[in-house]
Amino acid sequence: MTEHTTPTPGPRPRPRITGAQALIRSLENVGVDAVFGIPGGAILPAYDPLLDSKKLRHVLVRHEQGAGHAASGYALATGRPGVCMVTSGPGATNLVTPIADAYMDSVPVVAITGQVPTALIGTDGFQEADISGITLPITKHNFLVTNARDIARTIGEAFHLACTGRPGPVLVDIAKDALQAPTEYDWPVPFELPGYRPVSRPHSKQVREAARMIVEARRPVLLVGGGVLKARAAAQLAELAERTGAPVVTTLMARGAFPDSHRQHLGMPGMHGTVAAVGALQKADLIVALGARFDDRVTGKLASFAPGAAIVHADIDPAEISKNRHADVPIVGDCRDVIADLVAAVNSEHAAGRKGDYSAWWALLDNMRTTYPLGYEQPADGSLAPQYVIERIGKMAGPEAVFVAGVGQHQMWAAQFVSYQRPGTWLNSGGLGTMGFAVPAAMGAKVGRPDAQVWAIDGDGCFQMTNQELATCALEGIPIKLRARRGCGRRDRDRGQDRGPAGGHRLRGASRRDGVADGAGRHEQRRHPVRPRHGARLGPDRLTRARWPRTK
Ligand SMILES: Cc1ncc(C[n+]2csc(CCOP(=O)(O)OP(=O)(O)O)c2C)c(N)n1
Repeated sequence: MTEHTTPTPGPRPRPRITGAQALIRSLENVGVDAVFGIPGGAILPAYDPLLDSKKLRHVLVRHEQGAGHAASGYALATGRPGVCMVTSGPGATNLVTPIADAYMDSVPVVAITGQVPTALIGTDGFQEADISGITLPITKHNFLVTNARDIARTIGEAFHLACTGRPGPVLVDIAKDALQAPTEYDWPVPFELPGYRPVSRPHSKQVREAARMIVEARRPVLLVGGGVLKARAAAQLAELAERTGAPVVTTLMARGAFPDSHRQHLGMPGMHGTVAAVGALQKADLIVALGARFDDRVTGKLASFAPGAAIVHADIDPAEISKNRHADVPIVGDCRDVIADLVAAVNSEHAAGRKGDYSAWWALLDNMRTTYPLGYEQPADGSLAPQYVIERIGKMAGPEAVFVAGVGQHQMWAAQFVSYQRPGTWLNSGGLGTMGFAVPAAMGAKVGRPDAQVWAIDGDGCFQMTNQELATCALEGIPIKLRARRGCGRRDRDRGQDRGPAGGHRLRGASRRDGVADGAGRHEQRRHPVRPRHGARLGPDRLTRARWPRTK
């Protein structure tokens, strides 16, 4: 006789799944919808659940570098973190350039790499590379996961780190046996990030002081950097500019943060900037730097940069403040909060009858911009000037289109001659200056914003570095548009730019003519153990860590 008993209700059993399934489920839970990658031995277990997923699209790229730049393009165009996934060893090392690129430009990217099984780590196993060691100085943080039960929490932490504070790339290296092992799945999982508390709210005393300096200044300039875009603070910036009446300059990383058509916009500063923007900074008595880092391409020789200006410097990363130029008023905080608070503080100054008078300043600046407008020479042989081609494309594509550039002369022209009106419409590799960025980043941008027209403006040198991703675009149905310039960086060299040796040589068979091509859519170790996670020491924003001691 069989005895029937009613089971006593206990705690609900947690689902047991593999580490690989936990990885994919966690990516779904943080809201990822696209993963750029290439499979290989160590990451292979993740591919079955990835391809089964109804929420994640996998874009099979042609080279891991393409996966990394595509993740950046996706992130820059959407404001959401980009994700790439590759295998161990050479797959992972091929990600080094795009990870360094994302680090320099503060782009939220989560890079997932397969690692050899735990028992092989440190033995020079087949396709082993200490990718967390290699990427230590070029990631905001990185993790090595050797236990399936840590996967979900680590993915949650990685996305939190990539997107909060100063954004940046985070690498999660997962040993193959951890992907294969069974584990219980819990979501959400509490973070274990001791010491990670990025400051967001600015100090009100500093903000009030900045507002006082703005109304007392005679020649103020708002120097806007990429941090304003990262903080989604374009609306607040427009309000601040209009309330104060101060001129605005937008760095290469901030094109689109303030409409080019706005009367108060003087253009881009620096060695490729407009005369009015450079002149304004040089003659300013106050620079209010918002999410900008006084990059050498903006300042030139630091000692002679803006010699008469007092500096208000607002940035979410305290490490940026006074790094290159001393800040008289440092403000640490998220640019959106900082600018909103500045607007309120300026309003209070105005209410108290203190308002800046910049009429003489504007007379000088207006004279500069009418005397020295941006321009270019028309070729005497009747061919089209490349600047004209870029300008025309910009006008035809309209203000909603997204432009992605490679690195070189064409990048500067795309920054200068397309009129940017909205955030997220100009993507480029500003900090690292990575040739090969344009095509894969445009692909990523188009995946993230399928309704936008996405243009890659490239040079032929850059194009040859990653053009295989056009095949990815064609096979995956990602219709980007491409305009590649033939010219081999020569004009850049002629303009005395800091160039690599290839920049000065014309490649055999390349002509100097320009053309518009239709994009892909139509035809177009060391022998030492990898540092364990607890080797990390988390700093206030960018994470600082003691290096794990190397074994002989
Ligand atoms: C990966 C990489 N290698 C080398 C360089 C140095 N570099 C900067 S621009 C440039 C030439 C770019 O030529 P091209 O793509 O034809 O663009 P153009 O300047 O002609 O518009 C070189 C070699 C770089 N920025 N990135």
